[in-house]
Amino acid sequence: MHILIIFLTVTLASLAVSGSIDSCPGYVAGITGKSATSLTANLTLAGDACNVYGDDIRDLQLLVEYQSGNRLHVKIYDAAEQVYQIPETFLSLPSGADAPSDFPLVFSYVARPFSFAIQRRDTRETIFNTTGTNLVFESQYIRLRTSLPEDPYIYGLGEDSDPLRRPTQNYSRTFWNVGDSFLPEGSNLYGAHPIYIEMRDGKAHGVFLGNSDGMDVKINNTEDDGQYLEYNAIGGVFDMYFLAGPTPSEVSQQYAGIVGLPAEVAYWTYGFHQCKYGWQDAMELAEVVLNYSRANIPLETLWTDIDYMDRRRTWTLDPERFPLHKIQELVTYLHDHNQSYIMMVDPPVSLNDSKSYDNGLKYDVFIKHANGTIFVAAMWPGASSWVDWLHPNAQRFWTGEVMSFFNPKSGIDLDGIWIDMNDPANFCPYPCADPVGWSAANGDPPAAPPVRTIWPPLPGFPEDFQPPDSSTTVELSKREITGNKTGLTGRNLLNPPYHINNTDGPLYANTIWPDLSLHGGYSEYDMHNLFASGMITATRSALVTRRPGVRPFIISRSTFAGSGNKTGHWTGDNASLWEHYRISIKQNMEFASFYQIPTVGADVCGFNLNTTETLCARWAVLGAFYPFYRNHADITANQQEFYLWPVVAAAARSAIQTRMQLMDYFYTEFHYQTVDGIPRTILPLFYVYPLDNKTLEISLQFFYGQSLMVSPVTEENATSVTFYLPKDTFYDLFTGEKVEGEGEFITRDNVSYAEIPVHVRGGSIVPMRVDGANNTKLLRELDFALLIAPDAHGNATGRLYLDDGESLNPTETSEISFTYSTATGKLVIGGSFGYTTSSKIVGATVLGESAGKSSSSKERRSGNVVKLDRPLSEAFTATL
Ligand code: MIG
Repeated sequence: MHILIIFLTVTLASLAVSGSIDSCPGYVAGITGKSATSLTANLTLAGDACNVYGDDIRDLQLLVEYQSGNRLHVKIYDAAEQVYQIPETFLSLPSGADAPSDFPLVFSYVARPFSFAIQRRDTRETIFNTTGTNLVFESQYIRLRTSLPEDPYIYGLGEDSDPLRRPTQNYSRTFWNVGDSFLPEGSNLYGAHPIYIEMRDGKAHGVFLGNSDGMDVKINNTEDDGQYLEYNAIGGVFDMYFLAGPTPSEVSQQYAGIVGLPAEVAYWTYGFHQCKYGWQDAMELAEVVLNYSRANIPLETLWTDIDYMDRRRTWTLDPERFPLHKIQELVTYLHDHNQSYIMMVDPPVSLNDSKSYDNGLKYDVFIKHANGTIFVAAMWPGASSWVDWLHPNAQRFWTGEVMSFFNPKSGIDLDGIWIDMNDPANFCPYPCADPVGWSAANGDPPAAPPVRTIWPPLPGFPEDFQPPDSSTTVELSKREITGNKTGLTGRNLLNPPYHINNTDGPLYANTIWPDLSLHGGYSEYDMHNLFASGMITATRSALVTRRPGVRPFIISRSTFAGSGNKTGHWTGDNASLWEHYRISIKQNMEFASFYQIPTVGADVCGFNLNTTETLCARWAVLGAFYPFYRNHADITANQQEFYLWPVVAAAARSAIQTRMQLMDYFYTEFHYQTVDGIPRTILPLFYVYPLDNKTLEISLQFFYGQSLMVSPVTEENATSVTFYLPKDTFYDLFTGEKVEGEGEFITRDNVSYAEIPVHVRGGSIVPMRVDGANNTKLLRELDFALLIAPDAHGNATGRLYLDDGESLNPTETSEISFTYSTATGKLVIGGSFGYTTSSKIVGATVLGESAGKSSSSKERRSGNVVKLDRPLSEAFTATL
């Protein structure tokens, strides 16, 4: 008995060793080509295969390229080029070696076992070093580890709801897009952005892994291994970019050089948006619009969720509750009142909607099983199929649906599209042999709400909106490329041996199966995280076809690296909780700054659960400083339109007024991000003060652009906020009061529900509209006043970008610069003035110059208010 146990133990132990990743032999490098800016090498398996998660791939290639834009490209891939790589039509990653000679990063390597390191040229600081852990490259698992200094400052690697600065021990970030509600902590969420930014001694660098497969990125510190970050992916290759910074803004700019600059959005999209899942019919939509106008809260855009659909089928209208003629009348009403309209589009095509399903069949665009039959599972409308975005006809099919359903004459003349469930979600569990039966048994589609017979009168709306009478209210080595990079065959796509830490469990949970075949020989396994990218691209190009020359507006739930180039994002199904109000700040910073998706916002007042008056009031004010500002709630939550509570209504009025006055500053900042990639919407404080260590963990305060620091109240029932004031000169945006920051936390008391502390950073000139307006169209007709906030030396600069606010490629633009110096008292306005506007500059306030505060609401800023009367059509100098 005893002997037997010992024997068993030994066997198990030896099994564990021979089957362990730590026994993998690594690779040996043999250089095949070298130049001043590039290197190529063969990497050959250095010993016996360990075959832990699939088979070791014996022959790899290494490619190193110093690229312009201060990025170093390191790619490790299979020599046969059969392993899946992201298709260029989805994300075209830059290749070629074209760097200047003083390249800031230096690549070095050890040949056996192969490892590499990257150092800064100037300081010799090692920012990435794989020494000590062998590279593993198997058919269903690739691993690479870098050592890091103790307790590193790592950011990025979202989407998630975890702390802004990543935990440094026992932490894992998983990339496998899922559609879970309530922003669960420690989970993978809707999108995948495999880029991290590290702050070290005031300098920033970034590392991007261009890989769309499921993966875990582990950050840990153990006695044996020290501090490290490790990539564990279930496929794909190591296509890596090291970004030299050295400022965080430059890292982001360099990242935009890889994945693309963000898409510009129309001016109107900065207005306030209202949405709700569960509005019952067209009359209820009209009622919301009317109530906003009665409450004198400027509503720019009305949204409609899936409620409009006939039994939840995309591309259809509920004929009773949302009949075409009423939606058309509503849209006409909105457009007549300078308002906009947006609707949701879900990806699945319903088997029950023969019109769109037959089109899909005709174009042969549905995702298929490996045996060639069409994949059918279930979502809201019941049995459904999904578009294969790789298929050459996918765009034609999608554009056709968009053009016909949203035809301005015969359909709905909407102004933007909201895309959801593109993680992609599937409700019918594997193997879903009977999607029709399953849907019937599980209540999909859910029963429609009853048709209402009673609703309030809706003055100003057409007759059929009115209630019935009774109612009341390098030098590369020349290699022969044999592969097509579409993915190895013979893999276990459904249950790969390495289990990523997917919060939903197996890879096929709540989504479509990873073993589905995509056009061109690809598999859903490798491209799951790119489903949304396909839908985003198709939707954007359909919108451009529909309104040629006009900037499309899309908000997508799921995203991947580079999505900001085509879409905006909202952070999904949060809840009406103070914790989620706080998390929204860090999520917005991450998307706007780290992932280059500057059009971003969270559901204001919270999506799930019932909001409260005070939470909704604070959120109305915080949301006015999100790039994308939308109130949205779930069907099971109470209504939460701002006008429903007096405190919220007052807060919203004041917040929207402030937002409108600042809108051209927001618009200008955003515009320049689309030009040079430097983040200018929501920024973490360390983007503005990278040398100040105290900023590194601040996640409840943010900058909007380089000039405004926002410090919201973040606790329930609190009327005070303690926030960090960096060592710099600041001025209160609302009172003009000058505050010299000491690099300390300070407390502001008596912050009413309509208020939010905002500080103008010394050195800035902020162009502001003189007032708010009912909508952005009217706002654009108002004049400007300049808010001049001198720095410690008495200097300030700013700029203003003007165009028609909607053209994709505007031909008439103004790029106006402002410079002021206290020493000379001169305000110099220069630049280009190609855009014609009747708006003038009618005043300038030099903050901190005069004593005494004016309490009148129009001139509430302390400072020297000077009246001007200058058109925005030529340069001028004024003495203030
Ligand atoms: O299963 O369309 O995140 O904003 O209201 C829920 C209904 C589907 C999820 C979205 C949410 C939207 C809801 N959708």
